[in-house]
Amino acid sequence: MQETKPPMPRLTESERQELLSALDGWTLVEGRDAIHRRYVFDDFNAAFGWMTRVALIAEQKNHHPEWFNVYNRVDVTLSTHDAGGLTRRDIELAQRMDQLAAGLAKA
Ligand code: H2B
Repeated sequence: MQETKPPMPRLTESERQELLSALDGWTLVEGRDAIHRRYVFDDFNAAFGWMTRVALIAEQKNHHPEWFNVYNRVDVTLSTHDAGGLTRRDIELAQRMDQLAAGLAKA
């Protein structure tokens, strides 16, 4: 059964400045409250292996990425749909994605 979580508030201005500047490679998406990062791996095997590990964490957290994969490239957009914008859940998932990509991703 999926866990029920209280509504998550969107990040405040000062939280954005602090938390987003600590994330490497992530940029704000134009026109919506979301962040984006492109990961480039050696090949499809590395990219999809990483996606599989991320998928298990996303399911555990009940927080899911918007992502698009072509061969060795994965474009990820994170936003909290229930909150209509960025929350700490997006920052946490971005950090986990970066940890899992460390030493694997070229960009
Ligand atoms: N993922 C993301 N990125 N944002 C959400 O608000 C969200 C989610 N909500 N995954 C969850 C699932 C919700 O739709 C279910 C019903 O718990």
